Amino acid sequence: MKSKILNILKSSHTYVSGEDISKILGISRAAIWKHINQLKKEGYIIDSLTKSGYKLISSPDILSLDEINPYLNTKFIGRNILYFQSIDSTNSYAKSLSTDCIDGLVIISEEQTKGRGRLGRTWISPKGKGIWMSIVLHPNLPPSEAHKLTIIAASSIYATLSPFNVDVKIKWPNDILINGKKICGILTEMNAELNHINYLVIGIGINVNLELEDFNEDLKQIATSLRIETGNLIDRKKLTAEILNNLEKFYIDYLSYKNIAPYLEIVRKNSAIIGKDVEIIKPNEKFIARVVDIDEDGQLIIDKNGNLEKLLSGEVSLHNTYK
Ligand code: BTX
Repeated sequence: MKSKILNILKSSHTYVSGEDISKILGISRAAIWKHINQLKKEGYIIDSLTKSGYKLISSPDILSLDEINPYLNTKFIGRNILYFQSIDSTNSYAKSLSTDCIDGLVIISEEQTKGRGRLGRTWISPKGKGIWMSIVLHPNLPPSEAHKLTIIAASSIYATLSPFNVDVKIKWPNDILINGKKICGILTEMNAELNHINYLVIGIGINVNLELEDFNEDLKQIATSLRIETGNLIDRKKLTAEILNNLEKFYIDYLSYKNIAPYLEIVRKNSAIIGKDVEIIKPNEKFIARVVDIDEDGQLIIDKNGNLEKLLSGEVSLHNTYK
């Protein structure tokens, strides 16, 4: 009901009377007043005049369904959004859902207190400055194909960020860099049986309006934000919708044709690491190798002392590739 009232206010440039809203929605004026107060608490500035009714003056910079919806053109991704002011981790929340959770459900939080990266690392997620979200999907794929959805996600983020006229690069398997610094990380996790994915969680963290002081000293060297790189405050709502729009387009295409090649091409063409020497960190060894290519399954091909080796995304971490 609150969303319906908001929609009425958004579609009118002038005051709408309580009586009109009450007629349209079939609820009492007291109920309308309660919802209006709730909207004000959420940060909507609504003017109310005794004789004229209510007028929406401005909407807050928040990532609720009401705010993202006008920019969404998806069929199912983002049509259901669970929106939090604060949460430990949107991926942890998504992973705790039951196996029949909604396909395309998106969990978004304004801040994460225990945002997670890969291999137990931390992802800093300050309030109201980034996009911290997890997308729940039910692809009919074996678990061995799950890593391809990280490639789909990275491609869709690349497609969303490149119109900003910045130097966007993809660092296999799960980072997006701008001007050599990390702006986005992807954490793909799954709830699966041996041969079947129950559901998959694509966690996306994007530094949108963070400023330098939002990063600790270590991160200042390796991380950046869209605001820092463009000099502009960025509209998080539009950006969130655009990522979901691109992600759905690529995801549906991939599932229809089971062809990862176009997305691998995006990752290869805009790779931050192909042709470079990187430090490879495995659980039990560390070494420097030259990155040669990414193969047709999305595995990294490296040249280790003249021998070609393939690496699966889950098992490695790459360092010293930023500069
Ligand atoms: P990763 O393991 O590749 O990157 C984690 C590393 O990145 C950290 O160790 C740190 O050096 C650096 N880092 C931490 N925070 C930031 C940041 N805000 N910007 C740039 N660099 C940073 C990458 O893992 C995957 C991250 C996924 C984050 C999303 S947010 C929504 C969802 N929920 C959740 O808990 N994680 C995902």
